[in-house]
Amino acid sequence: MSEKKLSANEGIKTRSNYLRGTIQEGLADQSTGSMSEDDQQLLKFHGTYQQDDRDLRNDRRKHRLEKAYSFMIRIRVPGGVATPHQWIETDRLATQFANGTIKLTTRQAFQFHGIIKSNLKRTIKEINQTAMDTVAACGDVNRNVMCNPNPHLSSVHAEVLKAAQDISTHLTPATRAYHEIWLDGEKIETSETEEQEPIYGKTYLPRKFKITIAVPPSNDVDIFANCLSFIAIVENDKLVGYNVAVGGGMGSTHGNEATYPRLADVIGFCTPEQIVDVAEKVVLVQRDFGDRTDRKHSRFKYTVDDHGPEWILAKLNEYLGYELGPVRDYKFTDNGDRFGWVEDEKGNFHYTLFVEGGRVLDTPAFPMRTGLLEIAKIHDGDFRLTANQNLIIANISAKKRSEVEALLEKYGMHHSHERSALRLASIACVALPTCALALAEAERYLPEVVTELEEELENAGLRHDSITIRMTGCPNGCGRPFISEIGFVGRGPDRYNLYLGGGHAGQRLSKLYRQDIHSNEIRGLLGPIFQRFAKERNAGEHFGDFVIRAGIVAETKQGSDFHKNIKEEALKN
Ligand code: SRM
Ligand code: SF4
Repeated sequence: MSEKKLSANEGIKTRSNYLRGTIQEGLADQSTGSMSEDDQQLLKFHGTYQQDDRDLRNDRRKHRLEKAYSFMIRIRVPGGVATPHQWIETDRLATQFANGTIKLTTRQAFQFHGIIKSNLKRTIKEINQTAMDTVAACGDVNRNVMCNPNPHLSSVHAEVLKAAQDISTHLTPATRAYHEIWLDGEKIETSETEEQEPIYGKTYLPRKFKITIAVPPSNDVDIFANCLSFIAIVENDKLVGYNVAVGGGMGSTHGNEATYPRLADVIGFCTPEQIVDVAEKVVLVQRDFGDRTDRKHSRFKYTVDDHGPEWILAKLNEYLGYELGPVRDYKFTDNGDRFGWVEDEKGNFHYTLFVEGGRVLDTPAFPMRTGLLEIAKIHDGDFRLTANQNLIIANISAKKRSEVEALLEKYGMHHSHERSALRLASIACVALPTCALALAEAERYLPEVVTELEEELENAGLRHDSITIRMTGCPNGCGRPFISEIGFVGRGPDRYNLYLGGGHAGQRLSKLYRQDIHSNEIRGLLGPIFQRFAKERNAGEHFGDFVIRAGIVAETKQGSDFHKNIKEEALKN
């Protein structure tokens, strides 16, 4: 595609013998808690990242000690569905090998933090014994495939969950390296011709790739932030197919205008039978045309922008050997979760629990982790992880409901859905102390900010208004802050960019309102805007729409206009 030099990671992948590298040798080396630079890149494909505890860095430097290295492990949970047994085992592993907490991520996955190198293999092996895995949870491949976590609502949701799982299976790397390294699988001597990755090839994708499926009117998986999305089209209670959306993504870098968040373009329609094929062919287009020279420009959103969505559609049709149909109408109303109890038509019950920052842990005042473990022990349904970092205790039979309810009460979780609408609509990425890229706090700090803003909202009489609020420790955007109505993006210790005006259904990017503010300015900046919102809003108007209409932030052009009208129309009632 270009004569520019390939990025270093391309060489690492090429030399890795299908993701083996020297990981086994590195794990055996007890002289250090870390792995070699190249193997750190390869480990991502196996679902784990080397990190160090940033809270301890200075102290350890002073004492001339190696950094406090440990590993984060990400467990894939396609569609976010886990059994009670898997929950119990996840809880056990969190205590035995990790830091005693479970992180529910913004992509419906579990994460452990704080696993030391000597426990890494055993932890991954035991995760696999629970019929979950970590392969391709990270790395330049397709990641955990998301879908709305409410399959109980109709049979359509069940079909969609199955489609998400089928795509996930189909796009899982074929290399035996994972089995050899972590599961003591038989070692296969490979050459390029002996072991093939039929979809990815030996250099995999130029960069990570993300897929999701949504069933309107809920956009709780934020389809416009994904590389590839499918929007279920339901007619007369039957799933007739999916609109196909390409080229969404959030990541950017402060001061680098060539990087930016981008909303996906809706380019066509496919039938339910075609969905796996379409997913594969979009991945192939990115494999063949994505930029492998500059990792800051290698996400699929840039491939879509560089060539244009029309070109992507034409290339996709060529790869498919048939044409996608015309885009069908759809409408999203919001991208949040529905909290509390709900009963479905079969008489089963579901409770959506608010998990602040997605962190399941015990505190003396609030032993949530123990409570959920006790529930898992008697639960006869399943657990659903949401893309908003919350948890649905799902498919509780009528005979178990009172037992679950009693446990929710015993462990102080029964009021979780009565928190303020602002808190319930909050997301915070991990950030400090584990994330190597964090410039500022997020998960540990957003709860405090929300408490302050709750007071301002209370003063304005807006306690019950759902306003999406998201904070990330850097502009990589792991909490999708660029599509929330209020977004904080870390710049440095205690400093953030403040974004306003994202769409309440995640259908519009937010705009930069104030750059590089100190955290102690947040309340003073937002309080007066809440007051104006309370007084000047139109009936039913969302905060994000209001700040644009009121001229508080300008509506600026971002991303492509292709099918922009459809995105805007999607919200109109
Ligand atoms: Fe993310 C990198 C955490 C969802 C965009 N992300 C990271 C790393 C692995 C840091 C690193 O590379 O060293 C973070 C690990 C922190 C830690 O200590 O655990 C991290 N990302 C997360 C999670 C755990 C945030 C959370 O609190 O829930 C989410 C895990 C999702 C999962 O289960 O797979 C998470 N990351 C996202 C999302 C949201 C989404 O996918 O819907 C995004 C924005 C969407 C997108 O991809 O554009 C996102 N993460 C990034 C990026 C920016 C990529 C880019 O295009 O430039 C990075 C940095 C990178 O890849 O170089 C990153
Ligand atoms: Fe880390 Fe930045 Fe992602 Fe937050 S947004 S988890 S700080 S990479």
